[in-house]
Amino acid sequence: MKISSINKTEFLAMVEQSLKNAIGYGNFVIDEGMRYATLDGGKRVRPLCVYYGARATGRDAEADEVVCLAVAIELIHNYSLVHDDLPAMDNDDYRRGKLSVHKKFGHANGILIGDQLLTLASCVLLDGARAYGSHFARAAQEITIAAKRMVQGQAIDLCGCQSEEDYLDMYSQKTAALIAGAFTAGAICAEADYEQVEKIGEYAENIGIAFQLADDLLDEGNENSVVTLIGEEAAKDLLLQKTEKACAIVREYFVGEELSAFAKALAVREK
Ligand code: GRG
Repeated sequence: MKISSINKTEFLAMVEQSLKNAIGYGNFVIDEGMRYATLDGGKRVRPLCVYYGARATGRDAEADEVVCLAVAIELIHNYSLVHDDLPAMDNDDYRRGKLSVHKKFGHANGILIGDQLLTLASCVLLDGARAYGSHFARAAQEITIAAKRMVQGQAIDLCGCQSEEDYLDMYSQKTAALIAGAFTAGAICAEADYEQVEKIGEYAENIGIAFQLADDLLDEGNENSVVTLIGEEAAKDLLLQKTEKACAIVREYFVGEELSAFAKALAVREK
């Protein structure tokens, strides 16, 4: 089945089922914790980025391959949220309207549940590489590089940001990297050419930063954000600029409305 013949709702249903299968039905605390952290919640933004990346190039990809990449990136995203909530990081008691993983399962298990989600993502990607071959392995590489950049971004965040430039660099690594990795992985899976991969990465970098700015604007109590530094109006302007830049790239290099509509939807999102 080709990704061009599957709509967004069908794709997300396939991702959900594959996430369940990947995590499994074991009854050990780590299995339960992974299900708690990952299933039944989350907007699935990054799987959608893989989907749109695979559809953007005018070529086509096998749906199973795209789903496999989407599952891996969603597992990585959920590991990052579990670890981000830990006492040594943001120390958050709640996530997605329920107790955060370490509050529910204990601190040590919280660390392990995050570790296991990341490890499971590697298993999913390597299974995919064995099954689908070298173009899939190349796509998978984009995801692992993005995961490395995300950790780098978190480390920059812990050091603290002094200027707008510092914040934008941190946002680029912590948030936009995974979004860009999802788009470029999807595009590579659809055998995109070099320029298409570059340009979709640039588009995604812009919407990734806009996504983080939208998050900051919603999170009024957060002192550690560029909104506190430059003010709400300037942050809104920046968000608009990033979204417009992304749409300009789409107009020049891609066909159809999907990518522009997605950029605009992320920019006006609610929690
Ligand atoms: C601890 C290794 C490590 C990394 C943490 C991604 C990250 C780095 C921390 C998460 C906290 C945060 C504010 C990240 C910015 C990106 C962001 C807005 C995450 C929330 O993503 P959504 O809104 O979450 O897509 P859902 O719940 O919908 O999946």
